[in-house]
Amino acid sequence: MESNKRGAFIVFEGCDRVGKSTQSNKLFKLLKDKDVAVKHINFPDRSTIIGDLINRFLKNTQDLSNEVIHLLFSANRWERVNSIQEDLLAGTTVICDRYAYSGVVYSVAKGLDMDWCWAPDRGLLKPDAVFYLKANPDQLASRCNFGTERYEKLELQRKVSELFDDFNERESSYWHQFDAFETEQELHSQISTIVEKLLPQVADKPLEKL
Ligand code: DGP
Ligand code: NA
Ligand code: NA
Repeated sequence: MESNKRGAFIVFEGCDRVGKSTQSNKLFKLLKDKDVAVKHINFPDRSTIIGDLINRFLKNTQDLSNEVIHLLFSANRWERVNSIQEDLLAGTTVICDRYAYSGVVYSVAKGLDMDWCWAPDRGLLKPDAVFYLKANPDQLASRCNFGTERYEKLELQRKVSELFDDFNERESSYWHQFDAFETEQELHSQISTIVEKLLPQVADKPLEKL
C-alpha cells in the first residue's frame, strides 16, 4: 500500500566555510545507506537562469543592487518550492544547504531592512529542522582562508554570524546549534541522532509555511 507519511525538510545554515556541505553530504549518504528516500539540494541553485545571474554576482562579474540580488536569491528559492513540496509529500526527506535564513542574514548584514528582507520569502515551506553550524568568523579565518567570492570577507561574516545567532535564539524550537569546530565525526553523530528522532515525528505533521 502507498504510504502517506511525508519526508522531513532539513536545512543547514551557517557562515561560509563552516563545513555545511561536508555535514549535509554525510547525512545524505547515511540516510541513503539506510534506504530512506532522500534528496540533497542547495541554494543558491546556480543551474537555473536566475541562478546563473546569482553566480555571476557572487563571482564579481556582474554588479546588481542589494535589493535586486536579494529578490533574485528569493526567486531562486521560489523556483524550487513546488518540487520540494512534491518530494516531501511523496515521502522523500529533503536536505537543503542554505535557505531563507541565509537570504535575510546576508542582506541585513549589508544594511537592508529586516522586514523588507523577510517579505519575499514569506510563504515558502518551513523547515522541520535547521542545523546551524556555528563558528566564530575570526577563528574560521585563521583556520582556512575565506575564498574569493563576494561575501567571503571577515567584516561581513562577523555580522552574518551575529544575525544567525539571533535567528537561533528566536527560532529555538526547531533550530539546533552545533560547534563547527567539533570533529567531522562528532558533528555527524550529533546530527544523525537528531534526525533519527525527527523523521518519525514529522511523518504525520502537516507542512507549514514561513
Ligand atoms: P554557497 O554556495 O553556500 O557558498 O553560497 C554562496 C554565497 O551566497 C555565500 O556567501 C552565501 C550567499 N548567500 C546564499 N544564499 C543567499 C541569499 O539568499 N541571499 C544573499 N544575499 N546571500 C546568500
Ligand atoms: Na560560500
Ligand atoms: Na534549538
